[in-house]
Order: sequence, then structure tokens, then C-alpha cells
Amino acid sequence: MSGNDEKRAAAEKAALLVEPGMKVGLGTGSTAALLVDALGRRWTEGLRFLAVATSEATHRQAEALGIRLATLDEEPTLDLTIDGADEIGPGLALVKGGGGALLREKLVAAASGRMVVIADASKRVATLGRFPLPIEIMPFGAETTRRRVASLLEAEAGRPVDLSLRAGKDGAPFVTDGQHWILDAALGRIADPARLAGSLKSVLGVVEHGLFVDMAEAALIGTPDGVMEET
Ligand code: ABF
Repeated sequence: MSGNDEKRAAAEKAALLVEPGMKVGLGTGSTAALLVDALGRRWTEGLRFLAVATSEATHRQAEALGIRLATLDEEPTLDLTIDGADEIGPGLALVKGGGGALLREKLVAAASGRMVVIADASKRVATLGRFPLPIEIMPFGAETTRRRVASLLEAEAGRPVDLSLRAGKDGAPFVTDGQHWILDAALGRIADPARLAGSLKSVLGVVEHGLFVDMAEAALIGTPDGVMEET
């Protein structure tokens, strides 16, 4: 089974969690896109639910499939959010934001009674941090924020940490849906995700970071032997 087949299997199993009348947060990324496709098929078959998207891209995809959409302000309480991840670590701590949608993903997940993660088996790791940690920052004063983040991460890691400003397709800084920029921190290993999450939140200029700790209730992980559920 290829990584894409694993993603599809996890996404299709997750789509079955959606029940009539639910308010559902729709994630972002290639695995979440497979979920939205699967939900589009269920919508065509008559399932009716209300969706809140975690990005403009997901909103457009769901809209094109005819799925009924609302904003998070119109529906501030959701039943379930299903989203992908860049890494799934012990205790279902996550690194997210490789797709640049981490802020809306976190706002939508935090508004949901349950968050279920969908992924292929490559996302499961013993320790978070191999995937660079995305940190969303204000463009204004970005260099001052970068320096603050760099010194925090150096203190945490005990060595300088490579911290790069994410570039968009045109070479200019990548701009998020919220009009912010993203720093990617090559930490290698995150020994204590909860502590780092708290420290990063207190840095002036940081809008949000891609550590999702104590948010996911379950993960559906596609493997060559089928979809495994972790709780
Ligand atoms: C989003 O999409 C993310 O937070 C994560 O960055 C990414 C995972 O991408 P994919 O499903 O394409 O591997 O859920």
C-alpha cells in the first residue's frame, strides 16, 4: 500500500464518523483533501451536516462539492474536527502547519468536542521534531521576533537551531490565510512538547505554533495492514 493509499484509507474511515446534523471541522492538507472528497460523496448520497473549513483551500474544495459551510463565528461550537498532521508523537501530541494552516486548524480544533487525526504510517514518530516546527509570526518586526524565537530555541535545545522564514512559490515570504508569515524551526527532537508549546506562546510577535498538545482524541493511521486507531 502506498502512502497515498494509506492516507485515503484513513480519510475514508474518518468520513464514516460524520453523522447527520453534525457540525464538523474540515482539516487542510492532502489527507484532509481525501476526507473532503469522501464527505462530498456522502453528501451526494444524502448525508447532511454543516462544515467549517480550516483554510481557504479546504473551503473552496468543500464548496465545489456542494457541502454546506459556515464560518467559525457563525458556528463557534463544533462536534468533531478531522485533520491531518505532519507528525504524531506519544500521547497524540502533534506537529502541524507544514501546509501553513496551523492557526485556523488550532482555532477550529479547539472549538470542537473531538479532534480526530488522519494520516499515513510515516507520520507516526517516537519523538516529535524531525519535521521542522512551524511557528506563525507577525510580518511587522519579523526579524525581532525571529531573534527572540531563536534565543528561546537555543536555550531549549542547548545549541543554535536553524530557523528559516518559509518562502512562497515566488520566493517572497509565504503568507498564511491570516496574512502572517511562518518560521520553520529544525529542532530535530522535541523532548517536552507541552513545555515548548507554553514557552513559544509567550514570545512577543509569535501568533501561534504548530504543536498541538492534548487536543487530539484519536488518530486513524493508514498502514499496510489496514487503518489502526490510536487513542
Ligand atoms: C495539515 O496538513 C497540517 O497541519 C499538516 O501540515 C498537513 C499534513 O499534510 P498532508 O496530509 O498533506 O500530509 O493537516
